[in-house]
Amino acid sequence: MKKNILLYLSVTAIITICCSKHEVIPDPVVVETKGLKEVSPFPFGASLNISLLKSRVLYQNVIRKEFNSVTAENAMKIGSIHPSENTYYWDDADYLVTFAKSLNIRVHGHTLIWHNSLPSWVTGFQGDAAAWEDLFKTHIQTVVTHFKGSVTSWDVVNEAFNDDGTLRSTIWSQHLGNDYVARAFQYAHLADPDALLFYNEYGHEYSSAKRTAVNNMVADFKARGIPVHGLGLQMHTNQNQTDANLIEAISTAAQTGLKIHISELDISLNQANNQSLVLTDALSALQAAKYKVIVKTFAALPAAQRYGITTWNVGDADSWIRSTYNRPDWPLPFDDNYNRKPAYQGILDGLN
Ligand code: 9MR
Repeated sequence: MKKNILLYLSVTAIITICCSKHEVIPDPVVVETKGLKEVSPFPFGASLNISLLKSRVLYQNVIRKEFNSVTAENAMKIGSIHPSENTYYWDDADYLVTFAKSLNIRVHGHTLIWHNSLPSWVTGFQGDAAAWEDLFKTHIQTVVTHFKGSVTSWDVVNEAFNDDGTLRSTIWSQHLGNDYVARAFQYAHLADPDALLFYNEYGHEYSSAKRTAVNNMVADFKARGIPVHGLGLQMHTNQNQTDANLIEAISTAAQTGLKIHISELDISLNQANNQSLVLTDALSALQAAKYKVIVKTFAALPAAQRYGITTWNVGDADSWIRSTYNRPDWPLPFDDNYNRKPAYQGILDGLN
């Protein structure tokens, strides 16, 4: 509030100095546009990188202005938060929680169980079935308990299915059996009965087999009384994905009646890995159109099912896509300097 007043006063001062009394003085209010959190009827968020959050004022400012939900991009993964069997490293995740609390915004937890980002103490763990079960349960319950009351919701299990709809063979399925996904939800629920529990997955927009597998799992969980409250659709997609597929992904997930979280949204423009690609207006327009379709489809869901939309980090330079694929790409709604891109306008158009 104080900041707005200061901004208003300084803009007014500049206008007063610059404009003669015969000129029309523009309304200074237009200088301060709203953030996504103010124009969206559901929470709008981003995943955050903790070192950027600690060090970059521009990054902090855009988060403060735009978002009312945050996810740790990496800081709550087992490899980060549970680096050795008897050591938990809370500092980075706690930093995020404290930051979110200072803004009174939501924290979504990502992710309790995944086959990726595992520390070597887990990949090399020697133990019988009971010891594995204990490792699994202890990890889930220690992390959920630590953040009880601060983290509203969890991606309990991430990416348990293959694209063909079969259960992925992972260190977890191998040592715990195929029903480990259900037990992860039960353990998390026991640790924090108030937390909303999500199953998070990618590929709903290109694999009908995966969509079906996820919905079948939800039906099975409901029949057995396994606590599950939401589905996360990562939506790491690209400008060539068809609107029909994007719409199908969201509407099929919504048929479960669960809360839907577009949990890791980004729209790559360079799936071909073209090292000399440059960002053109035409590409930006295609991207904006895809952001619009996704947001518009999501916005049309029943309010109770709209858990929110989270982009996977904030500005193009922060995206995992550049570092992972080592290629030029511009997947996010903000550019390298946190200016709003046409993609941002696509989001606004989808909300209207
Ligand atoms: O963006 C994340 C990147 O920084 C990490 O190196 C990587 C491995 O932990 O995970 C990335 O995030 C992934 C997310 O946790 C799950 N869905 C796919 C995301 C992109 O790979």
